[in-house]
Amino acid sequence: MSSTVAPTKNPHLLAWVEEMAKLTTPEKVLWLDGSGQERQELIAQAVVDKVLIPLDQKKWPGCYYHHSNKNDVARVEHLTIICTPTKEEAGPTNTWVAPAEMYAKMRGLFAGCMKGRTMYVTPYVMGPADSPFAKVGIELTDSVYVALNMGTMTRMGKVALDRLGDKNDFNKGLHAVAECDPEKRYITHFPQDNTIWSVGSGYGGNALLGKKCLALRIGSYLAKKEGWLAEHMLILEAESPQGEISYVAAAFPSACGKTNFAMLIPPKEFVGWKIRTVGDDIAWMRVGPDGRLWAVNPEAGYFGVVPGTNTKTNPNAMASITKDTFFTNVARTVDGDVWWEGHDAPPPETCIDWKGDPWKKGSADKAAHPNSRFTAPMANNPAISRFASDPRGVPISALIFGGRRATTVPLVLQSFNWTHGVYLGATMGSETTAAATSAVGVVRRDPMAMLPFLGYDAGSYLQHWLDMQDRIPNPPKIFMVNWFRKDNAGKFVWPGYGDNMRVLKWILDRSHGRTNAQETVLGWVPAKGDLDLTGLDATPEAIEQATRIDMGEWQHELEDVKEWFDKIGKTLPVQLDLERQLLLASVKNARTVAAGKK
Ligand code: GTP
Ligand code: SPV
Ligand code: MN
Repeated sequence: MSSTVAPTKNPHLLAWVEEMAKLTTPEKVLWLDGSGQERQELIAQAVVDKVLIPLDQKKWPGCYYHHSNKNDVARVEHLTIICTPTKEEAGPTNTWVAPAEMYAKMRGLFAGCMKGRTMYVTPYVMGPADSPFAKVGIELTDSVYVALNMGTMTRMGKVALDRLGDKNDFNKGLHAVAECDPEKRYITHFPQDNTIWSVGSGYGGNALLGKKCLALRIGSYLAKKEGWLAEHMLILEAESPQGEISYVAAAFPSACGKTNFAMLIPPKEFVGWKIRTVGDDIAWMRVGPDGRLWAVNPEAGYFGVVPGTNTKTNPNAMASITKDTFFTNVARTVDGDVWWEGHDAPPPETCIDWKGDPWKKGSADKAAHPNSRFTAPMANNPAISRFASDPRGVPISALIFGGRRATTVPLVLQSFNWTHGVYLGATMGSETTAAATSAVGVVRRDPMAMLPFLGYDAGSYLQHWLDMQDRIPNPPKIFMVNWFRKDNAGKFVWPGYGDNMRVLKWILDRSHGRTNAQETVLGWVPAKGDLDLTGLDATPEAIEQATRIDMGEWQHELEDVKEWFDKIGKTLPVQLDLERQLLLASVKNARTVAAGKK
């Protein structure tokens, strides 16, 4: 049960909470213990306060609806700030402000901002509580929605205080939606102080501080220091018909298919194959005693993209959201149902759109926001791996990088070696999506899908990836995939979703050293007949388009990467530009040879 009396004697924690309360002057400080009863009470209060709208509890037991502020529906990358002691440490891809200056500015914004309101003290653990990987954070927030979502997304409450004990080793997170004013919105990180201050947004990655702020930005900073990897990766378990179990981790940028891949259901021709989910967004990976790379999912829930989710594309996600789920910014009906673009059901005649306005079938506007989300406990997933909360994590056989590219990048490519694999991740391009504010559909370089989540300098991060080779005696193989190639009419050529199993099977076979591949100048690809396409609903032309390597496109790609490398600047590892030059020379040579044959 929540309590205004602190359920801890930890002097560091007590002093810090007192200091933050003095700054923000809440009427009440409420410590959360994470119990089921407490959750019910917080939900009841949130309903009274109109923060949550109950859905039809017969159809949607334990499910609630939340409209975020219209101006606050996605991550704000331009307002996300890394306050390392020097600008060089934050690097050229991050917005940097000197710590003293940012603290002063943030103090001004936080001063008195919780007046008349409650400050929820939300202790949480990222990672299974009994895992050596686990990290404790405390989020102080003025938002009951954030506190409740943290309850789903993390191991929240007493478990965290127990793990922390009397230590000072916790992430200090201060969050306030305050006036939700875009002009007074900043998501700031002080890695050297293990501190996150976020103000002016109540949305997802801006406000649930355990997720992108701690598990990735602060996490990546710690990982570099301590010799491990904190990555924007799903983790999936694949069991073959013979009972062989393997794990892969895959980095796709925001809204580029991680949740879907992690919950994949194989096509019916893949008799006996089972895919289970370990994690859908974040992986913390360390070298295990056996020399392999072991991964844990630091989260306890899914904060997933809703539009496009249906019983054909992602049945496990549909099952995961049938109970105890928060829906944010989808469309709702007056009788307590929900709908979104890409739902199985046809649009309702009328509904209330994500903005809270009346919406009619056939309207040109979307009813659900393209970045509308569900928050569901991972225990709801019928295909959860029994190792999802294993304190040791799971051993990774393959790492996969994949962007959203209408052209150039083939369906699948295996790197020649670790350095080439790091090159593929480092130069990954992807079209931007609705997961962040700003233009959608623009190709940008997104190294390891971490561009918005790096807690330090990009070049040093890539150096850290190269350095990991020496630390991993038994490394995973590295692959690049692209589910999003389009034809001239703008239609996806690869069916995707469950059919991605066909690519995954090749990746697993390659990782275990048992299938063929064709060497190209860009990497290894499946030779004709290597991909199992039995029963696939796609024309041979579509497959050819999905897997094509066009040397002209690649010459352009490799030349274009130069600009990205120039941006990274002097900390770019020299191997990566040599790799680029080698590939470019090979591609040019291949074009000359091909021209000579004509
Ligand atoms: P974040 O939670 O933002 O990190 O996103 P994510 O990487 O988990 O992406 P998610 O799986 O939610 O997918 C995002 C969008 O891509 C959804 O609209 C999906 O329907 C769509 N999508 C996922 N997989 C595929 C695929 O294989 N092919 C196609 N065409 N679309 C896909
Ligand atoms: C992403 O944008 O990559 C997400 C959603 O997973 S958020 O939690 O908002 O970062
Ligand atoms: Mn994500």
